[in-house]
Amino acid sequence: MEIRRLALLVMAVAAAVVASVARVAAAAATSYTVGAPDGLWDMHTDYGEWVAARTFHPGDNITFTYSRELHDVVEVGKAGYDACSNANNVSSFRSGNDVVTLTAVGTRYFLCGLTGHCDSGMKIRIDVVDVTAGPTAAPPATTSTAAGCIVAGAGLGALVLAQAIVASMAFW
Ligand SMILES: [Cu+2]
Repeated sequence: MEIRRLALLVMAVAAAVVASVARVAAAAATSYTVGAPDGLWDMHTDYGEWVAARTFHPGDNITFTYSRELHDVVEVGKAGYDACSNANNVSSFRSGNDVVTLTAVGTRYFLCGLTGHCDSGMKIRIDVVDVTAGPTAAPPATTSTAAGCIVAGAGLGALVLAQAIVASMAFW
């Protein structure tokens, strides 16, 4: 029974390691659908509120989902955002399912270019902050992805081994 107890302990530790590494990996890049789950890219969603509830990091991406007959997406600078003007747009999209990768730290501004929509609140400001900043701070930067993979691999190996031991003891 000693071995069985040890095996269970090893299995629990291994599972915890795998879970924590998976969480770090997941934090590395997150995909967001703008406005979801309560809204989308539309005239009803409060984007200030939506943004405030989330933290965006480099590598994350945001998807604007909407009917292309009703809206579009224009990336603008701060002046354009403040004035609801797409005169000097950075880029524009109109597929109805536009994925934008937040490549670097900084602020990105988007609005709907259809007349009156931005003035009705259809604009969003995304602050992209460093991974070490914000409430969901990741572990120190010294933990490289490669090290994480090795740890995850070792954890998974131990988990499989421990499960095999426990399974074999079921026949005792
Ligand atoms: Cu619109």
